[in-house]
Amino acid sequence: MDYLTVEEAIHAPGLRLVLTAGVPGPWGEAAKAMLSYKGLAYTPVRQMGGEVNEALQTWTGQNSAPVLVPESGPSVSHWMDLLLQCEELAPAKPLLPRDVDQRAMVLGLSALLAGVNGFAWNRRLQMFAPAMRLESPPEVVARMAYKYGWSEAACAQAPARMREICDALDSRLQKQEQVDSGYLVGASVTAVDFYWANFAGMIKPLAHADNPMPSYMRETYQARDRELLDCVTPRLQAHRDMMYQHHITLPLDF
Ligand SMILES: N[C@@H](CCC(=O)N[C@@H](CS)C(=O)NCC(=O)O)C(=O)O
Repeated sequence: MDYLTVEEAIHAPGLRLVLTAGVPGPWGEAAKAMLSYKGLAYTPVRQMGGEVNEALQTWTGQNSAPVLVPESGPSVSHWMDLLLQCEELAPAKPLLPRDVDQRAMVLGLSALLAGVNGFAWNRRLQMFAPAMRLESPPEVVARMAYKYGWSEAACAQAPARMREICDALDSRLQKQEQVDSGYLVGASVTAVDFYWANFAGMIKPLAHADNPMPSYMRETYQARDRELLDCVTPRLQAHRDMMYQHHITLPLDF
């Protein structure tokens, strides 16, 4: 994928999406998949994972990715703001149900996956652990660990939190089987299906042909621990596979 620098992107026309360049960042991949599903074209902009990203900070008021920057109006970097902005931009292919109860369910489950202390957040804390236990953790990891609240105590709670969330998603899918739906909420695809499909890769990444991620990253993402692997239940794995088969283009391009 070709990226503009932040400096180049500031004056570029159209929708811009800031992404961690060269890696399939889970929040970024979820955003890309939802934008593509909606048929929204964007110009990719480079963020460097764990770096200071000073120009990005000045431009958008924060230095993580993804950030969606519309042609006019403020940028959005929180997962829910980004989703709501996509809904505004392309309402014809909704990722949030019209029904309020179902919409609340999609947003709530998405928060459990993408939000602070959610599934991906906790998995990321685990990923920082080996480097953070070194006498001198590398600066890029230390910077992210600080930013995302790493501590031994938070890390120790991660497996139970992840398990609880995966169990809730698995029982959703089980209920959905009774109404003949393969989606987590309702009868058609929603944002939470995209989040799960993308975040499942933080435990079981897709094969190299579909996800040619750098090998150091694959090493970090691929879980070895049985407890963690069991989070991706057979139902959750089948759901992820269905999403890539029907709604997300492969191979991933980053
Ligand atoms: N801001 C997003 C979360 C985005 C996020 O956590 N981004 C991470 C993905 S691992 C990131 O950019 N990490 C690299 C960095 O912070 O430099 C939200 O609140 O939904």
